[in-house]
Amino acid sequence: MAENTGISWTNHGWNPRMGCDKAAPWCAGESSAATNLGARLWIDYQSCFLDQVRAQHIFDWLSKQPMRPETGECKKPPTHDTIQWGPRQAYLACVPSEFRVTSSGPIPQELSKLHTEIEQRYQAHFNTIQVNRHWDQNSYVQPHTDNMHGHVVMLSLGAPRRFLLRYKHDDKAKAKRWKVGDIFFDQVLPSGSLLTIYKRHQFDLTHEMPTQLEPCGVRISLIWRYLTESVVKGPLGQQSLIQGQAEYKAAQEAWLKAEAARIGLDIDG
Ligand SMILES: O=C(O)CCC(=O)C(=O)O
Repeated sequence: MAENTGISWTNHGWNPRMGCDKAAPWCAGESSAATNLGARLWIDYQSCFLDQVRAQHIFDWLSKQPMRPETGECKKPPTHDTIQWGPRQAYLACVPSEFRVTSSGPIPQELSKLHTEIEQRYQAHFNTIQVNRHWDQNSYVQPHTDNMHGHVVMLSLGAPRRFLLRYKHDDKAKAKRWKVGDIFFDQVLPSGSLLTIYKRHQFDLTHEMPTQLEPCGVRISLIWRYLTESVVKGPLGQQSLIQGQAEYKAAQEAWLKAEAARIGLDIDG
């Protein structure tokens, strides 16, 4: 799959010989997405958002937090454990109660610097950080789209893992450059990398982490979202999103106003 991936913008496909514990050779500078303006309108990918010392420090701290096995699915057993600070989104009704996670309280002090960096990068407010600890090569994330309003921001730490984004709809333009299921993004995410799907394209892409054959160690992902009360309560789907629109808008405006005041900008004048 290495040379001719049919991927819209990436230069390389995944090289299975890399395994997932080896250092990522491309984690040496700017993101490959930076070379493609089209992709930059949909996602933000920074292969080296955090340096390795800081990435390891956060990984070590998170590894000591009390996580619980979780699954978003109805029949399959968990392959990761989770902790979530800030509100936790609704589960499918059939997910067994022992594999559901509730909020562990507000975003902890230890992550507040990182949290502020993320908010300032996107000029957006996030009220929750979900942390998934993927145990090994058998851990996976099924292709899905999140049910929420804003950007989805994901920081990867630890073992590099392959992560894919696929088109959820055929290209509506005359050119028909892609069809549903085609790969939009296919990279092995190094420790310290940041991958964000912008809010206006949330529902145009699915995201997934496949299992892999080669053994590998633990990958921890941190995911920032803004979750409205209606998305937290459920049901999943369009209805909760419509209900939460006003709350989402008000929260973002309040955050921007506070941010403007912080830097001494008069946005009401
Ligand atoms: O943990 C990950 O890598 C991704 C998790 C995810 O896609 C989700 O929670 O929606």
